[in-house]
Amino acid sequence: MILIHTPAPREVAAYLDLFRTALPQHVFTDLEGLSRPEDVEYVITWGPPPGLFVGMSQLKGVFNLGAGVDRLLQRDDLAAEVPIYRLLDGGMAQQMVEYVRYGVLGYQRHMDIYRRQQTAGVWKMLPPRLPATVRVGVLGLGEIGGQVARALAADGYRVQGWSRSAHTLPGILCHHGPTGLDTVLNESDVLVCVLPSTPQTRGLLDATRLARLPPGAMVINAGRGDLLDLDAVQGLLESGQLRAAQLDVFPEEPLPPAHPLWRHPAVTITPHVAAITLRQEAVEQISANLRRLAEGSEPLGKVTRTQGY
Ligand code: NDP
Ligand code: OXD
Repeated sequence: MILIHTPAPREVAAYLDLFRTALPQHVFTDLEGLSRPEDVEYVITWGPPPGLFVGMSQLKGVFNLGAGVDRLLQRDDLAAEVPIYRLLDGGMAQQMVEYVRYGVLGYQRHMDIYRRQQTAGVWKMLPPRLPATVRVGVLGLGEIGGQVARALAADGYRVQGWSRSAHTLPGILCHHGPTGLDTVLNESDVLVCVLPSTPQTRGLLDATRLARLPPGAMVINAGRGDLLDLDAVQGLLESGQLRAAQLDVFPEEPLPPAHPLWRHPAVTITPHVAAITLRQEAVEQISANLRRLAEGSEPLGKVTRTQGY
């Protein structure tokens, strides 16, 4: 039996229909229809509530309806030997490219400054800036970050990338490991974070590292909220070291209404929508993986627990 669970019952109903059509040989259920947790072999889920996996003694795998698995890896009701599979792109990379492009293009064309000038009724032309003069650092060169870096390089920006292991991407200066990060920070007019939240990356973008960015830089965070120190961002915005921030993910979501960044004129806040899971793509990818399992082969997108992503 395969349990489908997300926080939205209507979404679960839609997934049940799609999976039942795609894989009629399997039995799918929602939580309401589940009487014996010990019958569950696989769980397809996003944001499972605490205790969901309790009693699932036959559990053989969990399919995450998203790319980031940080919260799945921090639970105490999911045995370490149960494999977790995540979505690989599934249409999210293109959405992320658009989200990041919006910020980088706005920075290059001074749109944030013009917005503030408009509020103040100021008519003042700024010197044009060409893409080749804007240095962009992309942290995370995986399924999503790799496509972001490639798209920005194709747009003509000067792109550097950073990852855990070494990468070679045409037109992109790639760095890796702890020493590579400082170079990217020192030389990024726009810093784009598309990293996963892991024990190594949590708190990575702290006040000291952010202060390395050139004066007037912009930060875009669409990875996870716990990677970036929001107080440091606020302080650097106040001092003018940072010009702008575009933030999609937060340590606490929703960002509490009283948080000062909501009202900061240099900050764009979006509600964790940079790249949302596309239902049809997710069903296709997970169904293909369930077929692989039935044939005795290894599914794609297996999370390496020791690396945290
Ligand atoms: P991947 O696992 O494919 O890529 C992760 C990248 O981060 C890899 O390049 C990896 O390096 C790098 N990385 C991991 N740990 C470190 C480290 N310690 N130091 C340097 N680099 C590191 O993930 P995806 O691209 O699919 O997704 C990335 C993240 O984006 C997700 O985990 C999620 O948090 C976030 N996300 C946010 C969304 C949103 O709407 N805001 C939507 C979808 C995803 P290496 O290549 O060497 O392995
Ligand atoms: C994801 C996300 O990780 O939506 O898929 O953040």
